[in-house]
Amino acid sequence: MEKKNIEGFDHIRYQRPSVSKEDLLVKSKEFFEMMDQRRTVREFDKKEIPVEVLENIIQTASTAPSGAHKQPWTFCLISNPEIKKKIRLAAEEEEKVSYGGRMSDTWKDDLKPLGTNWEKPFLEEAPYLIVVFKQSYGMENGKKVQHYYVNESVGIACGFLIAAIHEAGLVAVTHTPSPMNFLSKILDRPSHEKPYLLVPVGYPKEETYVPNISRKELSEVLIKY
Ligand code: IYR
Repeated sequence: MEKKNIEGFDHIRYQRPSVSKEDLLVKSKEFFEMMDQRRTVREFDKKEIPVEVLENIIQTASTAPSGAHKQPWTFCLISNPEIKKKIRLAAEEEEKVSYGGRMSDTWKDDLKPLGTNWEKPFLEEAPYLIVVFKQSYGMENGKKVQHYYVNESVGIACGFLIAAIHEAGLVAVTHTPSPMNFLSKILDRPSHEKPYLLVPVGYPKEETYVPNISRKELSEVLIKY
């Protein structure tokens, strides 16, 4: 292995296969077209999925870049029906309050095209729930470890997670019941970990419908200088 020493620390040579201009165009277009097929799905088939698939997906998420490479995240993977039921009941309690008045009328109007409401059957129907926790600091051998850019790092890891779920052929919904402290209790997580995102994962139900909405054009999101 080719190495370099920089201020007392080993650096190893990193190489990627060189890609021609033509292949750059083909590969980037193909990846976009694959990702553009992703849709948020709230209706799951109960079909079983080997746990190794979820392990691979979570390992992919954990390859995300993070502040000072601290990887300030914990992924809880839930398939136990009793825990899923507890999560559903607690989430629905919060959502009832949210839809019942905590959310503004504008917010509720904005959600109308998505057809969401306080009921969250997918929290029991999806074969797996992934609950992502952000770690405000780490704990190693009883000692606090400082973490940096925690929100950014965990957000990027969630992006990788969602892409990995889609690439594997599964679907998910990024669910953020609010507040979601109940997840710390049910999953018995320590106080330096805060729930960040709840992601039910599975196969889509055989006949699934999603909102007829489209994405912004490139010209609406890109400014070239
Ligand atoms: N958390 C609620 C409401 C909700 C909010 C947004 I912003 C969405 O994009 C979708 C839903 C729920 O899950 O129903």
